[in-house]
Amino acid sequence: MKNILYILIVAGLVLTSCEDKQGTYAAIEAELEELLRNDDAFGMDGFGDEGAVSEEYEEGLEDASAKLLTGDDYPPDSIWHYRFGRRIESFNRDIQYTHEEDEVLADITWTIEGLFIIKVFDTTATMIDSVAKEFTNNFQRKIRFERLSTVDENGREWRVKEFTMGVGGIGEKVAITKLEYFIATEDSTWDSQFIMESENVLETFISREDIPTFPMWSLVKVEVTVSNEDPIYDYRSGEGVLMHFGIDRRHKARRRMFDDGEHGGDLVPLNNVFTMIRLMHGPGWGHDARVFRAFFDVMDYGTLFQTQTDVHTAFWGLPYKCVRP
Ligand SMILES: [Ca+2]
Ligand SMILES: [Ca+2]
Repeated sequence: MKNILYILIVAGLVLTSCEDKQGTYAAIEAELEELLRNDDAFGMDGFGDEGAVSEEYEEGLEDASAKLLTGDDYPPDSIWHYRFGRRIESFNRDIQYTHEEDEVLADITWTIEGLFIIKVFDTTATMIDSVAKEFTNNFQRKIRFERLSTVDENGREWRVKEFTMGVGGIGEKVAITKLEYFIATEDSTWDSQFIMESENVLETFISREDIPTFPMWSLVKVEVTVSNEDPIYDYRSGEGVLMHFGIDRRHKARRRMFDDGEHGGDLVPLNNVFTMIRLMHGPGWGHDARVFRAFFDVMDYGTLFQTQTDVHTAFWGLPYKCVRP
């Protein structure tokens, strides 16, 4: 009887210490989630387009009510004009934590459901068709937090130490294999500033100090390399690439990248390396430096030009920093 009592007491102590640990973990996780909520680098705002918009836009997005599929194809380079975009219906976030003594790894997966909306217009700007394709996709990123040696001025004990690229997509057809940023030098050559390749992309951690950083008004070149083995729709090299950037959906822009060897600083046509040159914007009034979000988005052209083809996209997201010199 005595032995049983001891066993019960010991078991009780073990359980209590487990509960303590669980309680501590829950408190840590609550603090980490608060950190993420207040961090400009990691939100998903700016990912959706609020419906169908022209290929490039800055803001002023219109309502997207969509009709049923017609089953038609609308070939590009003909009389048709397109407006398209994602309307996000729901975001769900799941976080798996791995706790260590002074570090916590958060493996975050967003599940995004929505509609990919395409509107087709003729030369008189009359809408002749519109399509809403349902999609569900995942977007994953890992973030490693570290415990501070002393509590900071906001009463926080943890901070983000490093994180991976955010990676997502719909279907297996297209992928992003490389991202590289360059800055123009004074003698008009391009200096590589940042490079990330797809091999082990979710195991390659970037510290906050190492995100792409650009002085305001600097000339920046971006190159995105994609793969699309067997394009569904035979047009150009089979896919298009867009860059979305900004702070949130009211302050964002979407720009087309080029693989024609002619525009946007692209050197070689149809080699799956898409290029864009931009004059870097400022950090905003009242800021000397600020972090913004960028998403790179590749889609197989069947997504856009065939009403009955599913959505095939892949995207990468990585914050960048703009500094006032
Ligand atoms: Ca291609
Ligand atoms: Ca190219």
